[in-house]
Amino acid sequence: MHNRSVQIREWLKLYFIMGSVNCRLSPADTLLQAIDGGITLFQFREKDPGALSGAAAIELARQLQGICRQRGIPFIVNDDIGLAEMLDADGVHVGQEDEPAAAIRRRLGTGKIVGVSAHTLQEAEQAIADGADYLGLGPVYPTSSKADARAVQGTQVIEQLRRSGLSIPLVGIGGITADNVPPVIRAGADGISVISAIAAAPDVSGAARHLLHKVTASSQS
Ligand code: 3NM
Repeated sequence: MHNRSVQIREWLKLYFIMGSVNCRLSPADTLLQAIDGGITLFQFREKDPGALSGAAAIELARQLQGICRQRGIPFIVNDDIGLAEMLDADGVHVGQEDEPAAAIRRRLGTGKIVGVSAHTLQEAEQAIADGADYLGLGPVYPTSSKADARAVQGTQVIEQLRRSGLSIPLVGIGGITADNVPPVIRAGADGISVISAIAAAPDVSGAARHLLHKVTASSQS
């Protein structure tokens, strides 16, 4: 269990989330360049207006999973537990509106990664009790990548969680860019999760490389 959380903390350093609507290049090229830049974990999130559905979404998921497998990057599916099962994905990430993490854990077994979005200390405690491997806390900063994002909360929930002694691996999410990484890590996050700072960057691999450097430098300071 200890090694598992050490490994998950490593994977959370630069957690890239993406779907076809977020990309400037093709999804495959975006992912390949992001991996070249050093992302440590990938989440397939095919959501929001304009997203693919049905067979086209599954085909894209398979293509991106293939790239992740080839390059040794774990592949997480957003929300869709059935898709994660069908693809034998490495894990799932769910929000508060989805199936409770305890039920998902029962469905997928202990071998898979289960991540949960939490916005309060209470939601974090519940997710931990339910067997979540890691938490995503946000939005830390304003974001335009999630239509139904909650109110911006800064780093205060991350700080509160760490102050209360919760050691679960966690990432900050929402509006994170190279310029605002340090407060997120200093608040106690193990890493950052981003969509647009990588997917919409003019130089995808360069953006990922710069973000990873910021995370590493902030962890050491
Ligand atoms: N979840 P960007 S914010 C997918 O607050 C997602 O839980 C959030 O995109 C949350 O890095 C968000 O472009 C969007 O701001 C993150």
